[in-house]
Amino acid sequence: MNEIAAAVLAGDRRAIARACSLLEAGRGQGIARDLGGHTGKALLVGITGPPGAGKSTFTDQLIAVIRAEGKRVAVIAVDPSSMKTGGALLGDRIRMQRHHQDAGVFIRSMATRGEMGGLAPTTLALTTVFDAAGFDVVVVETVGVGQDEIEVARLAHVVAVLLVPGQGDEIQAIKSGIMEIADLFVINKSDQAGAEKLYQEIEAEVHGEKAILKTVSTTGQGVAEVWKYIESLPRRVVVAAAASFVIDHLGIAVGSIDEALRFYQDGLGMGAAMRETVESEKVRVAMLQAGESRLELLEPTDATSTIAKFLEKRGPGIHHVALRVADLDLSVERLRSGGARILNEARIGAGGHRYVFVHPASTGGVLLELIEEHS
Ligand SMILES: Nc1nc2c(ncn2[C@@H]2O[C@H](COP(=O)(O)OP(=O)(O)OP(=O)(O)O)[C@@H](O)[C@H]2O)c(=O)[nH]1
Ligand SMILES: [Mg+2]
Repeated sequence: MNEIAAAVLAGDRRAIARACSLLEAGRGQGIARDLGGHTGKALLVGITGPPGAGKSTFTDQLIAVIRAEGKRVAVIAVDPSSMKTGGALLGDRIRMQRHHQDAGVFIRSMATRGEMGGLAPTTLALTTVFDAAGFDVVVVETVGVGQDEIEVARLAHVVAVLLVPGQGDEIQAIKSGIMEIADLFVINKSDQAGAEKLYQEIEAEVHGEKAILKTVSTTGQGVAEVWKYIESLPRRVVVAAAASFVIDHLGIAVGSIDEALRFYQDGLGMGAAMRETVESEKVRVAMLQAGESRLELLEPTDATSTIAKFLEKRGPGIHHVALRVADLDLSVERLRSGGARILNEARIGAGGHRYVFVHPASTGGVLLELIEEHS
């Protein structure tokens, strides 16, 4: 393993900073690869809103609330520096300065220089570093302008949109896309005039479907309630998780593995197959490596096995598609709440991986196996 990645996993702060710098410079591929298998635990929270809404002040209070629970928190303050002066960049850090001595807090500023697609890939890479380093929560603060506010939704489990009263154009902002990405609205600076009017304006748009909470970040009022609500929300799927939906294998039902191997090995020239018999499924299996993915040939050992019944009913052919997921329980929970038919409780199968099957009626017609990435 990469030396820096190993030190990141051990929680070494200098290694974390170094890993962030390398990733920002586009020279951290090795680190990203080594940390990839150690992520998925941290709660990723996106905080967005117009310039000066109080995002950094709010985040500073949020850090205090999270720390009071004993959890470790990292903050990535994203600065589209085409928009911001050096002074504002400094402002983010100053607002959270009181936490700088706390070993359970790590604050990192990141400039995107307004590049196309600048926010998502690099910020995502940085969240990976903090996630792997064992931080329980990673907060991404980004100014809600243009594309960035939409992109933050792709890398955060929960997105809070901060608005302030008395600016006149808040509702304009809501209409231009924030609506869909917000999981909750925070009316910050609610000590100022117009907070109730803004509440009514947002409510007229969301019709009770999204929470609207009020805060005064300078005093911390209401921030604990926002945190409580954030923690209670289901996590949306982030880009990191989306990247893990690779095809682990295709399961092919065959009458005879030996005969099929004559085609795939002798004819086509694929490598040696891993063979095993799964007694519980009454099936013989031959696994052929195909790049990062595999072909799984399935031959029944008994007329009562599901593969035998499949052959009888449908003939030889693709029996199932297996996708790798980062967090099987989370995927199952999401699918169940959406009404999908999960065919079994998660169990451990060949190779020691946890898996479930999803009924073809829910998946567009194919039996789908979900396999946990690293169990
Ligand atoms: N009255 C009042 N002022 C606040 C509140 N929250 C933040 N502020 C002030 O608003 C100003 C901007 O706060 P920041 O936290 O820097 O805002 P920001 O959204 O991070 O700003 P950018 O990162 O530059 O977009 C500061 O002077 C804060 O003290 C609040 O709840 N009430
Ligand atoms: Mg800020």
